[in-house]
Parts: sequence; C-alpha cells; structure tokens
Amino acid sequence: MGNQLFRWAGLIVFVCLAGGCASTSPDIATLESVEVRQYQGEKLSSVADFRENSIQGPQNVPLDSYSLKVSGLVDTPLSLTYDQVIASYAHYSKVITLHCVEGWDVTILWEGVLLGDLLKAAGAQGNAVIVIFHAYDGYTSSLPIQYLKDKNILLAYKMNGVTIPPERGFPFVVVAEAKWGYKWVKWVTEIELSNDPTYKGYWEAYGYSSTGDLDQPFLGP
Ligand SMILES: Nc1nc2c(c(=O)[nH]1)N[C@H]1C(S)=C(S)[C@@H](COP(=O)(O)O)O[C@H]1N2
Ligand SMILES: [Mo]
Repeated sequence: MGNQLFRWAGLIVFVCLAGGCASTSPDIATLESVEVRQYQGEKLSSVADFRENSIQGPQNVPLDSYSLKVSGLVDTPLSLTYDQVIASYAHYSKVITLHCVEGWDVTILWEGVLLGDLLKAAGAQGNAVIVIFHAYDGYTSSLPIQYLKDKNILLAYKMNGVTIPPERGFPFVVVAEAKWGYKWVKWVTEIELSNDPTYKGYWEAYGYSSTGDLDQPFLGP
C-alpha cells in the first residue's frame, strides 16, 4: 500500500517535469546555463570541479569598461569589446584537460576563438616571438607565438556550453593545451606581443618552468 503511494507520487513528479506544472517555463537563459557533461562519448568534469587558488581570489570583470587589447609588436594594435571578439572571429570547440601542479585535473569542453586569428588581425611583426598574457588580477604568463599558431590555441569564452563563470576566468581564458595549469591565464585583458623569450610570468618568476610543458617537470627552466 505504502509502495503504491510512492509510485503515484513518483508519477505525479514525472508528469510535472515532462509536462510543465511549474508556473515559469524555462527561457533560453535557463537552458543555456545547463552544463554539458558528456561530449561525443567522453565524460567531462564540471565547472565546479576546479579548485580555486588564484593569486588574488576570484575576479569580477565588469563588461561595461572591459576591452581586450592586442598590443606590443603589432602593426595594428587592437582594443575589442567582449561582443566584438565573439562576433568578429570564427568559433571553435575542443575537449582539453587542465592539469594543475597541485595534482588535480579537469576535462572540459572549451569554446573560443583562435589566438592565431587575433594575432593575424593585429599583424604580428617579424621580430615578435612570444605573447605575454596580462590579466585583470595582475597575473601574467607567456607562450610562444609558434605554439599558439601551430596548436590552434583557443581564447575561450565558454566551458561545457556555458559562459565561463566569473571565478573560472570570465570573460576570456587561454586554453593552453599540453601546458601546466599556470599557463592557462584567466580574466585576460591584454595580449602583448614581445621579442623577449626570457620573459617570466607570475609563477615562472618563482621558478616554475617557462615552457610549462606537461610532459616536463614544472620546476625547471
Ligand atoms: N589571472 C589568473 N589566471 C590564472 C591563475 C591566477 O591566479 N590568475 N591561476 C592559474 C592556475 S595555477 C591554474 S591551475 C588555473 C586554474 O585555476 P583555478 O582552478 O583557480 O580556476 O588558472 C591559472 N590562471
Ligand atoms: Mo595551478
């Protein structure tokens, strides 16, 4: 008898979910905020599986005063709004795993624009060899231009199908495939082209490897 009651209760809940007993129907924004957790048969981590360990804690970047700059050794310096970045460049997505030196990792479906396309638009000068990424919290790190182009490295605005949350790096994150997590700059504000291959970013200045290759120890040159 008790069992029967549970079955009925279950059925009513099911009918409500499927048929929409709820007073508010989901709009696009509600649907968009649902994370993708599996992609082409591959299980994804959640946006919530990251550990927060940013140098200044989570950042809230206000879009009304935000611009993404492409500066340094370029023919045409760029200053783009969030919407301009997303509207002006082709979109790509890829599942890539971030490994933090602390020993945890997260596998996420990233969506973004190609850093190579931004560099092309700005016109990288011949002597530029690296890009220094500057972030809203004062963090920096660098990556070789050749790597960004050859590996089709993304500047992401979505993870698992949702807009990157503030604590994960909104508006833009460098998806530094095959590099340690400290190379994945969050809250990117400026992409500076430089001819200084010895530049050291925030963690690199404490002795972390400048190349940051995942198949090499992170402490080293
Ligand atoms: N701007 C900024 N980007 C950053 C960091 C940071 O402190 N500031 N931390 C890096 C490190 S060490 C890692 S592992 C990744 C992911 O960090 P999270 O788990 O705190 O998001 O972001 C990287 N990008
Ligand atoms: Mo990290």
